[in-house]
Amino acid sequence: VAGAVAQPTPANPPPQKLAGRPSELSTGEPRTSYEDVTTYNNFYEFGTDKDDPARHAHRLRTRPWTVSVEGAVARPGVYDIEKLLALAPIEERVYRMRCVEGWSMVIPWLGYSFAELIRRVEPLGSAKYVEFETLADADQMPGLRSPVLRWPYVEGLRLDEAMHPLTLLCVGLYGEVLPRQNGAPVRIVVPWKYGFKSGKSLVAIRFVEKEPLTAWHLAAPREYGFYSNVNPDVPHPRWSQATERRIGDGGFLARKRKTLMFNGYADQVASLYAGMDLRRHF
Ligand SMILES: Nc1nc2c(c(=O)[nH]1)N[C@H]1C(S)=C(S)[C@@H](COP(=O)(O)O)O[C@H]1N2
Ligand SMILES: [Mo]
Repeated sequence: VAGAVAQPTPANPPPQKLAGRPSELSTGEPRTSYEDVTTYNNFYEFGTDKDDPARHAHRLRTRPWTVSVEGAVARPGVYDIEKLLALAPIEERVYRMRCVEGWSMVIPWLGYSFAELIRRVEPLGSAKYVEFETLADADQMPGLRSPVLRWPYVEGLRLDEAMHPLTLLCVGLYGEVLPRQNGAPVRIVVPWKYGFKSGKSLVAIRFVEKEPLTAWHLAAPREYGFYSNVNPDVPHPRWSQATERRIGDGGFLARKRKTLMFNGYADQVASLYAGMDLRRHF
């Protein structure tokens, strides 16, 4: 049931509550159930099956935790997670999320606009992109044994994309601190891009001059470009991007939904790409 209180599974500690004020940026669409949001995951550091993260992420130690803010900023520094949590008021942002594999969810995230952090660290003029790096610790993350991706998991955004109010520094979901399988204790969420742009369990945020080389691009450059905006007109060699299956819609027999340009956020973000050929910059 959507909105149901989380039941602790044997593997995972009981959830901790976290409040967030409602946001104008939220969609009113029905939410994907807590159960689906926390058991159908991609987090390859814990394995490549959809249930691997929920089964193995209990091994992740989320305290103490720091995020290093580095590169072309006037105020670099190592942020303790508690300081990050207190940096700006927490909002509930209900976003549509679309995985490149062809499924989608509606998730009530908790966090604040990443721009809040960007403003405080004062990017220099040379900062054109932001690189996000996930923890890579083989003791906690059994998936690192597999060379399916180059570790650590790295993702990136152009600075103006990172500054966009929709881009969320995410610390929770469904009224609780972020479950480990969803990227505890802090991740990024970029709702108009394919899910893999939303890096989990971040340990470093780097302001850089050049377009970052991302983990998925390195693994399969023909399949994953830097931008990875949700775009029904740009096919992927293995999965259709024209339609999607909303998790919870009734399994594989359910009618598929049409995938929307920029995942339905075109009014807010299309101007970021004015004049760009999105087939070339996919
Ligand atoms: N570090 C890391 N971040 C990651 C991934 C991953 O494997 N490792 N998978 C990505 C993909 S493909 C998706 S669809 C989303 C899934 O987020 P969710 O499990 O919270 O829904 O996380 C993204 N972030
Ligand atoms: Mo994904």
